[in-house]
Amino acid sequence: MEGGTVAPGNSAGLTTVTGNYAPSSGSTLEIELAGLMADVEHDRLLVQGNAAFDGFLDVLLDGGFQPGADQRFGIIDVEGTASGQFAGAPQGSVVATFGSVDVFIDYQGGNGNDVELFTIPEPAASILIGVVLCGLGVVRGRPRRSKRKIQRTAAGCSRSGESFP
Ligand SMILES: [Ca+2]
Repeated sequence: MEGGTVAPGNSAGLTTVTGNYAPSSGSTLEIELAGLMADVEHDRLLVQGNAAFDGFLDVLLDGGFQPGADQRFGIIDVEGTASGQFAGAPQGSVVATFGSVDVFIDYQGGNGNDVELFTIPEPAASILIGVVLCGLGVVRGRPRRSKRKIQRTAAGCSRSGESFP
């Protein structure tokens, strides 16, 4: 795959890759979320071979859907082996923020090598996790975060002694 955008389904749907899935570093995989039901309300990519993740993951909302707390979306099922990761999206990182809800990525979902998006259980836990991650030096300001989020993250980090410009 040489660049370009892969967008499973028209609005939301299932795309099956019969062989290996190895997107280039310049490509974008678009995943639309319009609800919790895979293939019907959100996109899913089924890779029947091996997956070597690269390029960008773009998570979009459709149909007025707003993710809530404690939700999971299985977006990529890998039947073979999985390796790599999307650009700027290491395990457990925030890949999108909708309103005040952060959407995280998990490459170890399903039977251990499937990709899931998830939101955390309670709004209060978001701040706690932010403080813990800041303490580990994991969280950094990202351009896609809202101003409010950056301020909250900065406040959390200042408590653990890390300064943000
Ligand atoms: Ca799997």
